[in-house]
Amino acid sequence: MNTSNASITRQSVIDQYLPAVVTPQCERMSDAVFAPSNIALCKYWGKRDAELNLPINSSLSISLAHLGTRTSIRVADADQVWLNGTRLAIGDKFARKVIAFIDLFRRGSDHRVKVVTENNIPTAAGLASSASGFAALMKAVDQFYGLQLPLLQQSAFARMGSGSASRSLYDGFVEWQMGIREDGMDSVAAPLDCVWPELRIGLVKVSTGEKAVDSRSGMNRTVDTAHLYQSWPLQAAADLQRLHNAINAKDFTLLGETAEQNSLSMHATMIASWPPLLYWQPDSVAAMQTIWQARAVGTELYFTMDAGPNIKLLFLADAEAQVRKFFPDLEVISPFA
Ligand code: 2P0
Repeated sequence: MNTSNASITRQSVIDQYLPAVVTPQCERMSDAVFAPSNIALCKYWGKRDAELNLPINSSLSISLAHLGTRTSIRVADADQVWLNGTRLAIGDKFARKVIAFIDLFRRGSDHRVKVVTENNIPTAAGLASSASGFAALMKAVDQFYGLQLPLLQQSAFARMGSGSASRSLYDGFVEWQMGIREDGMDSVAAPLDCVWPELRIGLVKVSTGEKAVDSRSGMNRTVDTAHLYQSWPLQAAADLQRLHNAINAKDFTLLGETAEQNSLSMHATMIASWPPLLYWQPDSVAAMQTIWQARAVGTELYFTMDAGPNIKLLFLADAEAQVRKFFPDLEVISPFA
């Protein structure tokens, strides 16, 4: 399914939009910029181009307000990446990805950088820290080099760092259009014009440990080995339309049902891969059963899951007390607060 055009690289795309030489704008540390994490209600699962992170389907997410990543960049004697107060080793996978991303923008200018990044969400626990991480890095790069790129271009470039980062440039509901261009410059995210103050997201933390198979490997394995994956683009397209209808009508039942079915459909394609890919742990399944029991006794409560064992609850403000009876330790986020 990967139809990559090998001649188009991330660098060749970015080169079209930047001056030949860029210069750091400030010797002192730039202001730290923030990008929120996001949770997809219609998931991004499968790439048509692995170099550019071009997706097989469009997706729709909700940003997590104050939960996300804060990043700053300054000139330094040697390239270095600091994550949550610790300087990462040169060979660290995350540090290499960050420096590779900076390299896309600094060609022609001989300087080293210190990147300082802080997550207030558990790293690599299925709470999409790479999304806010690369969105914040893109914003910091834009500020550090004084690029003043339009947000849609920043979304396209952040996507090259991590697909879901395209959606983390914005608050609220965000749609990432898959696009059709080979260079991906129409594969960008934009916010939806809708505010839903009563919407709540609950984080049920099953595990905050590093996961065995990262999303990138997981989606490639699914696309390459699961026959069931063929039905995924149809499911995603239908769900995207249903989510638009739900958001426009503020129909929470339709929103919750669609998000839950979309997530379970994505996981079905993973389970049908070879070797099988099952991110669920026993506590994940126990939480699902609690949610279904809550619904059976009249609590409007739905869930979504990403490439990890954690459960994200969807409910409205007036159900919060009821939901807390089932999940007493819940962390609740108000995306529109
Ligand atoms: C999503 N996920 O839409 C889906 C649902 C995980 C499951 O976007 O390879 O870290 O860097 O483009 O963005 C996580 O995938 O993957 C993700 P890459 P990314 O939120």
